[in-house]
Amino acid sequence: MSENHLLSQNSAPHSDVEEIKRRSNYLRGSLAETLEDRITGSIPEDDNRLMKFHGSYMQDDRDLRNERNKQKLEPAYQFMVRVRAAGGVVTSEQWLMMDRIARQFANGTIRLTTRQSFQLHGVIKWNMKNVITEVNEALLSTLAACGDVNRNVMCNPNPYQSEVHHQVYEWAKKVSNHLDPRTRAYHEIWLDEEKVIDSRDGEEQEPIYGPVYLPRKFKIGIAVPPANDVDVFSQDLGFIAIHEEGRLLGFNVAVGGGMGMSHGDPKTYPQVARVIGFITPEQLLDVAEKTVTIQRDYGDRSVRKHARFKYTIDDRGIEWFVNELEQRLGWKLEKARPYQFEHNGDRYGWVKGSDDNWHFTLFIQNGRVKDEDSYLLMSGLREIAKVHAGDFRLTPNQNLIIGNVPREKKQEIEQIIHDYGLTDGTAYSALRRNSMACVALPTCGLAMAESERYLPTLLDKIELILDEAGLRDEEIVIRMTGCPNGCARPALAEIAFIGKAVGKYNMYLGGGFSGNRLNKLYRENIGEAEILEELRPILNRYAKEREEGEHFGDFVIRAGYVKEVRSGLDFHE
Ligand code: SRM
Ligand code: SF4
Repeated sequence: MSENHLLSQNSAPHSDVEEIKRRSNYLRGSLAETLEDRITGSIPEDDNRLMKFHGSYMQDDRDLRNERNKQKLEPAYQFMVRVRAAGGVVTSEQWLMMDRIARQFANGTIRLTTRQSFQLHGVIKWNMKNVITEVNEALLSTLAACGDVNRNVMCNPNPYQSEVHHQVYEWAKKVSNHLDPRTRAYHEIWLDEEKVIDSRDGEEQEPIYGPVYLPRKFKIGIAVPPANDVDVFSQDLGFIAIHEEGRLLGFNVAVGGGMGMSHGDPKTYPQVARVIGFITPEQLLDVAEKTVTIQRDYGDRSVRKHARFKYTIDDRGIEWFVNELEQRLGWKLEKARPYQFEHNGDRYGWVKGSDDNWHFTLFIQNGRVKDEDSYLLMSGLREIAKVHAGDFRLTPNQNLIIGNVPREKKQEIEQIIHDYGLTDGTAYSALRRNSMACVALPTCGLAMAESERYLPTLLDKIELILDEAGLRDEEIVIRMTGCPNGCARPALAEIAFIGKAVGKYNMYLGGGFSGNRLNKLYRENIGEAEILEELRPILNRYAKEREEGEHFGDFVIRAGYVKEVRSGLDFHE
C-alpha cells in the first residue's frame, strides 16, 4: 500500500461506509447469510451498502409505500439489478437471457441505462441468486456495476462503424477488465464457488483498490469525435480518441467531470472534465490505473458528498493532479491534440459499417423496454434476437442498436421492425429524439419528482409549441431527472429539468449541444404550467432570431436568458 494511501486512511474521521467496507473482508460482510434469511424480504443496511458492489440496490415500490404503511405491512422490498458490459455490446443470446429473466424474476421490463448497462427492477430477495447466476452463465456480470469502484466503461457502441471505433471498443474492454475488483467474494456468494481462506495480504487481494476500495464511484468513458455520445466531459476520467485518416493515434485525457449535486448546497456542483494532455493507446491502462490510485489515496473519505474525484481535483488544482499523475507514471503527457465534437446524441436508423454489415439504431423512449397494448417493443426485440446472429448495443443515450446485420439478413430484420412498428424515432420531434430521463419513481429511493414516467407527456405539450414555432425538426437536447444526482446527465443539456418535489422542477438552460458546456439555473421550483409558459416565448424567439446553425443552448446565452457557465465552480454564481 502506498504511503499516501495510508496517510489518507489515517486523516479525518471516516464515514460509516468506510468502516463498513473495511470490516467487510473484501465485500463479503454477512451477505451470504442475510440472503438466506426467509423472515424478511430486506437485508440489513450494512449489507445493502456492500450489495451495491455486487451490482444491486435494495429498493421498495414507492407507489405502494403509503398503502402498505397504513396496513402495517413492511415496505414492498425488492432489488434493482444492474448488468454491465463495456461499451454496452451484447450478443443475441445475452439479450434473450435478459429478456427471459426480466419476465421470470423481475417486473417484466428491461431498462437500458445512461451508462450502457441493463437494469432489472422488482427482483425479490429469494430470486437474486437465480438472476445473478443466469447473468454470469451468459458471460455478463453485475460485479462493480454499482459501488465505490470503477463503473461500466462507456464508449461508442458501434465497433464496426470504422476501424477506429473497433479499436476504441477494444480499449474500453481492456480498461474495464483492468479495473475490475479482484475479490472472490462475488463468486463465493452468488456462484457458489468454494470459500478460500486467503492468506494474501490486502494489496495482493485488491492490487489497485486496496481493502477499502475507492472513496466513491468512479466513471470512465471514451469518445470518438465528432460524436460525444458518451458525454466525455461528465466522466471522472474521459478519453477522447484522436484519429487521422482512419488510424487511432491516441487519446486526449480529460479529468474531473461529474454531474451530481444537492439542492441548496453550493459546495456541491456539476463539473466538466478538463483536458490535460495526449497519450498513446499503449499508455491508456497505465493512465487509468494511476488516476484511480490518486483518487483512492486523496479522495475525501469522511464526507461522501464531497468524495467524488471532481472535488479532489478542484480542491487541489489541476496542476497538482497532472504533477502527481506524471510522478506516478514516471513520464510526461504530451500536449493535447486538436479535436472537434459536433453532438452528444445518437444518430438513428440504418447505417452501413466498415465491414459492409448494417446497423440499425432504434429510439427507445427513456431506455424502457416493455410491451404496451399499442407497442410491443419487448416482444419485437425478442423476435429479432431469435433470428439475429449479430449483436445488440446499448447506446449512451438509452437507445439500442441492432448491430452487425449482414446484407442477406437485413430484409428479414426490417420485416420484424415493420411488423412490430419499432421506431427509429423519425416520426417524433427531434427534441424527443434528443431526450433522456432517469428512472426516478417508483423505484428510485432518492427521487423527489417523477422523471421517466413524466417526461414523455411533458414532451407532448412542448411539441405543440415546437410545431407552432416551426421547430419540430430542430435538434435540441433535453433531459430530466427526479433529483439533483444527475443520472441522465442533465447539467449538460440545452434544456433540463431537475426534480425538487412532486410535480416541481428546477429549470436549467444553456448547456452545449455537443456536451461541452454546463447549463445554468433559469427558474426554480416550477410546475408544468409555468414550464410551458417559460419555454413558449424563448422557443418562439429562437425560431425567429437564431443565427445560421446556432444551437438553442448557445442562443439562450446570446439572448441573455442565462449566463455562460465555464466551470462547475461558477455553476451557482
Ligand atoms: Fe445514478 C444513484 C440510476 C447513471 C449519478 N442512480 C442512483 C440510484 C442507484 C439511486 C440510489 O442510490 O438509491 C439510481 C437507481 C434508480 C433505479 O430505480 O433504477 C440511479 N444512474 C441511474 C441510471 C439507471 C439512470 C438511468 O435512467 O439510466 C444510470 C445507471 C448507469 C449505469 O448503468 O451504471 C445512472 N448516475 C448516473 C449518471 C450518468 C453517468 O454516469 O453517465 C450520474 C451522473 C454522473 C456522475 O456520476 O457524476 C449518476 N446516481 C448518481 C448519483 C450522484 C453521485 C454524486 O456525485 O453525488 C447518485 C447518488 C449517490 O451515488 O449517492 C446516483
Ligand atoms: Fe434517482 Fe435522482 Fe438518479 Fe433520477 S437522478 S435515478 S431520481 S438518483
